[in-house]
This record gives sequence, C-alpha cells and structure tokens, in this order.
Amino acid sequence: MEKKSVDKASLEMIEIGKKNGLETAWDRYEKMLPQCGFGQLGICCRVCTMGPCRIDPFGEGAQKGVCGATADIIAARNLIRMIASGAAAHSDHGRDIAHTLLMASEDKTQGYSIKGKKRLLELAGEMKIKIEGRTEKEIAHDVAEKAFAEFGQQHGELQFTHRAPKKRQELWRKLGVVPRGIDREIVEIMHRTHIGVDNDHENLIKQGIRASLGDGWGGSMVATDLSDVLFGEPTPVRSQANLGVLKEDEVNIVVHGHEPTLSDVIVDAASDPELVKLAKESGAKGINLAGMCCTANEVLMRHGIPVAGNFLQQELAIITGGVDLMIVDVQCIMPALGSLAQCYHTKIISTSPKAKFPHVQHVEFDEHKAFDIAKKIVRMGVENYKNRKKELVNIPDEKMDLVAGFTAENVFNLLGGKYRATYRPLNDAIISGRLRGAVGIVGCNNPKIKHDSGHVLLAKELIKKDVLVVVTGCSAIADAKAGLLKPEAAYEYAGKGLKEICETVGIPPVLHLGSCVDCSRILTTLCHVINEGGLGEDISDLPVAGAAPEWMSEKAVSIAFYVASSGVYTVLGLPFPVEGARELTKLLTEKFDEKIGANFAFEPDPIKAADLIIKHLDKKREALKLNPVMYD
Ligand code: BF8
Repeated sequence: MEKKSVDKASLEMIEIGKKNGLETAWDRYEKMLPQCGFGQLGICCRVCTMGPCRIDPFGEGAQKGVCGATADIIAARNLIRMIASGAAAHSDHGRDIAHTLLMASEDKTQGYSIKGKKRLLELAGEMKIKIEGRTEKEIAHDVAEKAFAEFGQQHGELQFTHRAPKKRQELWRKLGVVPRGIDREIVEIMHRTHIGVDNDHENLIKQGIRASLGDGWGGSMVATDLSDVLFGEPTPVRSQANLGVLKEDEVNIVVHGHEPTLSDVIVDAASDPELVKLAKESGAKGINLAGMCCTANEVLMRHGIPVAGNFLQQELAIITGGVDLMIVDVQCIMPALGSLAQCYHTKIISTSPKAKFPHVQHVEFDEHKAFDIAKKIVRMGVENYKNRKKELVNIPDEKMDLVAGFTAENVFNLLGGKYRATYRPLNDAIISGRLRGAVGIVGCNNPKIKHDSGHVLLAKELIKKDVLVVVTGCSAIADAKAGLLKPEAAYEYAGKGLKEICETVGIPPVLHLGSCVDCSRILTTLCHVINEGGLGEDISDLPVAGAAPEWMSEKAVSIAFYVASSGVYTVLGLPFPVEGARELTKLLTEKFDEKIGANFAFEPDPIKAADLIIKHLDKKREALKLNPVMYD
C-alpha cells in the first residue's frame, strides 16, 4: 500500500476503495503489467497499415519497418505526434479563452466581465493596439482578435516569441524553429509524420521544437494572459488542499478539468443566495466548492477555492462518498469516473462538446448563458445532497494550509517591496549566492511513480540547497498537500539563504504559479530576469532548471520541449518513449545542449534528479563567474 502514495488521505481512500471492491488507476495499472516494451521504448509504429511494425531492441529481429523506417525515425515520429497533441490541447484551451474574451467584448456572454484591466492595457501596448480614446471593450475586442490571429497565422513569427531575450530569438531564427502560427506547426507535424514524408529524426525533432514553442510562447501564453484579462490577475491568496477540504455537512461540488471559463462562473453560482438557501433547506449548512487538477489551480489562484486533489485523486474524491456533484470539462478526466460514480450517489456532469464520457450526464456549456447553466448545474448538486449515503461517507481529515497565486508580475514585486516593482532583488540574491538558482517543477501524477513522492522529495531537496522552487499543475498540488506552500515551510525545509529571503518577503519557499498553461508564466519570469541584467544574455545562461518528476500526459511532452528549447535544462522522472532509438536518445540527452542550449535528462530518483540539477546550476553559476553559494 505505502508504495502507492506519500499522501495519507490518498492511502486511506485507496484502502477504502479496495475494501469495497472498487477499481482505481493503481489497480488498472497493475492489471496492465507487464506493459508493452516496444511501446515504452518508442519503437512500435502504427502510422500506416503495412504495419503495425516494431523494431527488435536487441538487434536480432527486424531493424526496419515495412517502409524502411528505422527505430530513430519511428520513435521521433511518435514523440513529435505527442507534442502535436499536447500543444493542441493547451492551445485549444487558449483559443477558447480568446473566444470568450471576444464574445465578452461584444456583450454576448453572461457572467463575464473584463476583470484584469491593467493586464488588458499592457497586452494592448505589447500588441500595438490603439488605446487612446477607446473603451475597454473595444480594446479587449482587438486583443482577442489579435490573439485569435496567432492560431491561423501562416507566416512570420508569433507575437509573444518576441518576449524572449534577443539572443534566444536569434538562435531560434538561425535554427529555423520560430513558430509561424500555432495551428500551422501542429498540422505540419501531422503532415511530416505521415508515411513517407520526413524521415530524418533530427528534422522531425526540429518541427517538434517549433510546435512546442508555438504552445509555450503561443497557445499557453495566450491562455494565461487572456485569462488574466478576463478573470483578473491572481494575487497571493490563502487556502487549503487535500480531500479533507470536502465537508460532511455541506453540499460538495468539485470542479475538475482545465478551462476557467466554466469554473469561474461556477464559483459565482455556488454563492448565489437562492442556491445557498436551497442547500440549507435540504439540510446542508451551505455549498462547498473545491477543485481538482488544473481547474483547481485556476479557481484557487483567483478565488481562493480550496483544492480537493491532483490527478490521481480524482477517483479518490468519489470514494469519499461525499461529493454530490463533479463538473468536468476537458483534459485529464479519467473515463473511469462515470462507472465509479455509479457506486455512490455522486453525479458527474460533462460540459464540453469536445469531451463526453461513459455513464456521465451532459449539460452543454454555452458562454451566452454561462451563468444560467452554472446555476443549473450547481442546483443539480444541491438537489443530489439528499441522496448522499451516510454510511458510505468517509472524508479524510487531511487538509493543509497554503498560499498560492503568484505570477511573473506580482511575485517579484513582492521581492522588490511594495513600492518598487523590480526583479533586482531576485537577480541580486542569485548573483550574491544567497540563492543558488531557481527551478520549475511541473506536471502530473503517474501510477508508475509513488503518488506525489517525486514532486515533494525533489522540491524539499532543492529548497534545502537554497534553490527557489516554482511549481504549476499537479506538482503544485502535491507540494501544497505536503505543506511546502506555507510561508512557515521556509523555517522547516529551506536552506539558510532561501530562508532569509522568504522571511524578509513573507513568501513560501515553493511558489505556486498556477495551472499547466501557466508554465508560460515561468517563461515570462525568465525573460524578466534576463532583462533585469547581470545574469547573462540568454535564458540558457541562467542558473535555472525544469523538472517533471511524475509526468504522464502528451501536454507534458510539449511543455518539456518548449522549456528545453527555451534554454532550460529539463529533468524528467520518466523517460520519453525514445530509448529504443539510440541516435534520437543521444540527440535529446547529449547533443541538444550544443544545438539549443539545454539537454534533457531522465532520472526517476528525485534525490539523484536534485543532484543533477544542483550540478547544472553550479555549472551555470561558474560560467557567469558569480560568487560561490553563500551558505553551501
Ligand atoms: O494540465 S491536470 S495531470 S496534464 S498537471 Fe498533468 Fe495534472 Fe493533467 Fe497538465 Ni495540469
């Protein structure tokens, strides 16, 4: 049992599930063993029907597919198709936000207004949109249209790639990897990986880079920045995380998925006086809203809504027996939820025309009537409270305090003090050696790795060595549950230098930067650090690194690629499925650095991963001729 999670609440729910004969991802994973070795090594090809083909990794059987594709070609094609899917998911999320902003600017929505006015003007300035003499809605309209155009653009360069340091932009140009249009690069991956098109693994990877940059500096950045315009910029906020945020005596509604368009109006609907009254009439003390996965991060950052859990806890939330309704939209929603919920009173409601699930009721979301629909769904949850089976309710006690809601714009204003919004103190802390560097830890859970252990152990090991850690996605939730997002965590876990900074500024040693699309906030932060000066001219000069210790999704592959291709050394807890392809593996783990300024490393042990990262940070510090780390 202890092998499954480091989180007590999760272990408790896994045990209850087991006792009741219920199946979770861990059970299905065990049933799947041994998993297909060809798939794991990336050398199985289903691109055409002359196959399926597979390459013998021991060099004895077939070394080429029917068309003649080698292991390197097959694995590279498979890998960049993962990038295409991941970039498509993030970017379609961005497109939906742009769509909602556009409709809001035309007064065609219900329940939305432009809350991030400052951000709107900043973006308009960046996009060279006329501001003087125009209303906010007119400006927002043009910002949304301009963002929209980035998706279909056929030539030129994506607007936000110009945020990158000059040197980085030049390198991308030299390598021919500047994304022209967000959609175009994804389509081109599908074209190039068709039978008989691009059959050079390096050239295939080059297109993977270009599409991933179109995600990080395009689709995801649009999602983040336009969300800040529409829903407001996050500010540091206190809340709690883990299954213990569910309440025995209230109607529990869980929002699960990704896009804040839905969850943001659900937040308003859940405090609607009429619905709260109805909940009380049904015998509940009120309506308790909680989040799951990246939607949790969105509503946490902007509204302080507590987090019920991360990816591997979605089934466990149902097993508490206390969830009256779970609303899902897109991405990371297990198709297993519907049948599991049938063992409880829990209602699951799908809302996106893009995502339907077995045994799940569908209430389609529509921005025109967003608030009415949100109210309808919340009402369904309230009405379902009376069906709760008391004998099946087992809500664990575990919940942890946290501070979330940091952004590239607000966090270092905090470092600079109230009146001086500047990155100078952060840069100076790194230059002086009080801080060794900074590391972004991101991504999912995966039953192949003890739930949350990769995230938490890596974060603890790094902050102990005076590395500032920033987190997004399910990694952020793992750390929240472990207490690392509390300012007090600095006293318990941080090294002396980091502790001094956290103490002075009043921030936790691990900073919650948002959802997965908000990995773009990390890119923007890195640009600010370079612009502030004193730490080199390119992102690849900085003592920084990225890690995804428990990744599982195709989105994570896209993120890993745009992070590394932006010049950030990236350590993955699970390897890309490429290890059956020798030249490709070498390209990614050894030669990438000289080409694009950063390598990938695959290391499942978080302590060893931390060692790799520390060595990398120290190497970069040395190259910049910085002072030695102060308290080493
Ligand atoms: O969107 S919710 S499982 S894919 S980390 Fe991973 Fe978690 Fe999904 Fe990123 Ni966010």
